[in-house]
Amino acid sequence: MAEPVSSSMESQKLSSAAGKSPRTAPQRELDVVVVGAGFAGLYMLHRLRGMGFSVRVYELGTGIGGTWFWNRYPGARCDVESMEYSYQFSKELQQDWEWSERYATQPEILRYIDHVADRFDLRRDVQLETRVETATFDEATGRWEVELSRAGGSPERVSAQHVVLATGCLSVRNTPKFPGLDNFQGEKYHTGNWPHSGVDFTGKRVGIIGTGSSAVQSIPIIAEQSSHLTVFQRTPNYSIPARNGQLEAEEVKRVKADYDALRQRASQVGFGIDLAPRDRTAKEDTPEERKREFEERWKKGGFGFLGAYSDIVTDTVANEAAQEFVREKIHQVVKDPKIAELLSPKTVIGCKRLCLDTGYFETFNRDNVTLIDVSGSPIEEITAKGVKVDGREHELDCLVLATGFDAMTGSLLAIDTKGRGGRTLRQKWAEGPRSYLGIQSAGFPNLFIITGPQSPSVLTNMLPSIEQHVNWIADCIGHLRDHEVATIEADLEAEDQWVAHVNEVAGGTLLLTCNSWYLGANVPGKPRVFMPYLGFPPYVEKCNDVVAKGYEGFVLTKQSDLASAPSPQG
Ligand code: NA7
Repeated sequence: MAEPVSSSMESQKLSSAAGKSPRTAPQRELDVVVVGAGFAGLYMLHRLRGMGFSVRVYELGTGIGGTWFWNRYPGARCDVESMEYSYQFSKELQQDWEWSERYATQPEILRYIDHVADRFDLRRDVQLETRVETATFDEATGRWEVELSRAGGSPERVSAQHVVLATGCLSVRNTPKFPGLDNFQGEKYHTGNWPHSGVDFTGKRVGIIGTGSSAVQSIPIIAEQSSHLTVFQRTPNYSIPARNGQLEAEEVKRVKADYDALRQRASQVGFGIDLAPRDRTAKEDTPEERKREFEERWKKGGFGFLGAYSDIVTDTVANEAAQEFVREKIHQVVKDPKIAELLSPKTVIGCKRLCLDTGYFETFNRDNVTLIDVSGSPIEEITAKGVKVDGREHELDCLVLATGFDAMTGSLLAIDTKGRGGRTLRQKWAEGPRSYLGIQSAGFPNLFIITGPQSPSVLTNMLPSIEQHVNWIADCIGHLRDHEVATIEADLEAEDQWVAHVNEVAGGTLLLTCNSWYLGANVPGKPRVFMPYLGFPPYVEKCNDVVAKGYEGFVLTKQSDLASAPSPQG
């Protein structure tokens, strides 16, 4: 590990071998390579640089922001409230930044990220438009060799003691292989890669495939703009009114007067969001009392709906009561009973990520909106002129794919990562991801994942979970330096036990009953494994406990012992 220095740029020793064949020597030697410049990668850079490590962040996009850089579709906004979906590592930042709405829009979140990058002078260590192609662990040196490619530039090779994957849970787009997709002659967009210049649908016939969160947010806006909108729905989704609006100055003042109290409350509740959860099961209430409770939460809007009962995702009675309540609401809003029925989900509520909307169901009362059910009869073909279902061609000028992501593992496996013995992460995870705490995978020393599979990640407010992982990883890397440890690696047995525990917890819920992206079931051929860990907040205690017990479940190896160290893989 390089000596601590005041500036990471200074410490990025450009190797004397730079300019030679990239196969012979790395052009840059770093303490840490961070992959991805979203919320996770940027804070990781800030922490490690503050500790004196040489760090460089490699980012594929032409700008920073990760998820919030790519997802610019109409209506894109966060489903966690702004006052909570923000960093807490800097009290000054927390006090200074002014959110304008209850749920921040994508442009506002990106402005916030840009502000953070400038405020903490992060950009000088972020290299944009760079893809991390491969990462190969050298067992003799205990370092990673990382190959990079740049659009229009020559490949680059860097060496680092540690690699941190901050690649995001929803980064790799899922584009189903619809027959004829390339034949479409109109404009074609994916919500996860929206043009930066925006899209004007005025006077256009638009089709949208999908009814997940991205579609639920964009459909009301596209419907207003376009001459006609055709929605192709395979599975209806539960959605709760967001009740978005401007943040009241008084409310902001109240939160800022004691921000710590809000953060503290959120850190003690399931999902890490202050949902005003009740410690009460649905069976303790009569059907009328349940309805009243749901009604109150429906009026408030947001994910707080799920806080009505402690057993909503574990007990059928509780869940069915919530389902029924939402279905009734849909029938009250949507005038055509047949359309209302098609829009009414029959699955477990919360099984797929709950959507929050502004006027979603109301949109189906518009004359210029058509709902096409493709559940029984899948999309046959995309033709030059539109979308063919059940022998009928729906003519379109624009086609929007709101078909989601290869979630949680897609961006990790996009990199050709080779660990001990040349074994790749793709080979190891062929039957589904395996990690210890979602932070490391046995056989891949010094490779860290921020909010990886088998950590609470997407089942929590991502920002605090990102900060918790970044802090854990930064402290760990600092510990290794202070104790002259060359590598840290998850122990295979600890990993197996952790994976079994994650699966056991998920097995005790109703969340395995639908084809969600939590299970990888939205991507054909992907192993069906429940990926996030349903264990926040105890998870944080577990991570702290592991450290208190001297990195229990990890194998730490000194430089002098590297060659002779037995592999924790056995
Ligand atoms: P989601 O939630 O994965 O939604 C994708 C949608 O696309 C969903 O309705 C899918 O139907 C539909 N889809 C996917 N493939 C097909 C095919 N082949 N035919 C028809 N319809 C299809 O992605 P989002 O981008 O909306 O949201 C992702 C997350 O971002 C969200 O959960 C929030 O956390 C933010 P399906 O349900 O699979 O039948």
